[in-house]
Amino acid sequence: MLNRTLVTTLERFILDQEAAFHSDASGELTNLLYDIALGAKLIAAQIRRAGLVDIIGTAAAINVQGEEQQKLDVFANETLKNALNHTGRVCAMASEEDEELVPIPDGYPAGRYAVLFDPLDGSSNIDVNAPVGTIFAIARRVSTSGQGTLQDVLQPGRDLVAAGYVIYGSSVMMVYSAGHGVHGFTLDPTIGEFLLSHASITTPATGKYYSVNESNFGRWSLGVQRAVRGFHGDDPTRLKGKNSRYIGSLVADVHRNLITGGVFIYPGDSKNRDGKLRLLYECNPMAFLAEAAGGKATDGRRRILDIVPSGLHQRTPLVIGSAADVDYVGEVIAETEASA
Ligand code: P6P
Repeated sequence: MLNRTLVTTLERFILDQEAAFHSDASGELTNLLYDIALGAKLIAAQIRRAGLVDIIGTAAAINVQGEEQQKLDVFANETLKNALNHTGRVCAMASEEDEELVPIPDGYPAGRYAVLFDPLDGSSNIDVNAPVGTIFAIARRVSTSGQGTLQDVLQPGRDLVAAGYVIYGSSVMMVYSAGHGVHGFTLDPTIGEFLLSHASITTPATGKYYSVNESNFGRWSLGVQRAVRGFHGDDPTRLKGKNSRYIGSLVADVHRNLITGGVFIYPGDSKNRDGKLRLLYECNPMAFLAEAAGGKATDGRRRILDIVPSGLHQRTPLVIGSAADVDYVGEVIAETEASA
């Protein structure tokens, strides 16, 4: 039986971390992470009911990606914005579901942080009860006064102060890093609190899984095809073949490989040069976490966190997970290009 006097809540853990690592902290980052956790709890409650009430199925709206917005997408987006926009901790937001920068409403103060998020990633999986997730990144504002600007959100991932995700799966987990390790918290629905369940997550140097949508194989570069064949076991002198695991939900695929080890790849191809995933609110936060857990994240050539963004919704190829496996992909791509 769990001794509830020994549990560590998300708030307690973040406060301890701030005390240990951010002596000058005002506690604002703590409160901001807690605001996100509150939004996640509200989203989790709605997702749990998704099969019971009329929120499955597409809303009338179409989002900036030209995708039918599932009703839960709309709910998740509005819930996160409302959890953050009045607190005085945030100067601006960027969301996958909003074409433009999301300002702080008139009458509310603009704060020290910019928050970027994909409110409900993998939402096409909702109707089949597969895991979905919320992905977030937190940057310190760089504009000097008034409303936040694009400058506050178009920062390279290496300058983020924190990042994380919430996975709505068999249990609801929030995984975050503020630059000092990666830590996971599982929602205890009986008390409505996120409790520390995975302290200091580290990713093994190499893993047993590779995750990629192989139906795109014919459109990949020769280098990417060679690297994936290596994961099939065709390159035994350099690495052991791996098992394929692909859920088609970024948060679920990255979460598994973060904990067990492995590599996730969403490459560019002949149809979409930069792939499908978004830099600011999908790849950057996941790369921040991967590196904090001892892994790596590249676009196949360069570190994701070094990419200087130019647009809110720009895409990038992504290779992320165990360091040796990410390195292998980069090496094979470089060798193939050099011999072309
Ligand atoms: P594909 C979900 O729609 C998503 O944005 C990510 O969560 C996921 O990794 C990817 O797309 C899956 O894309 O082309 O393999 O279906």
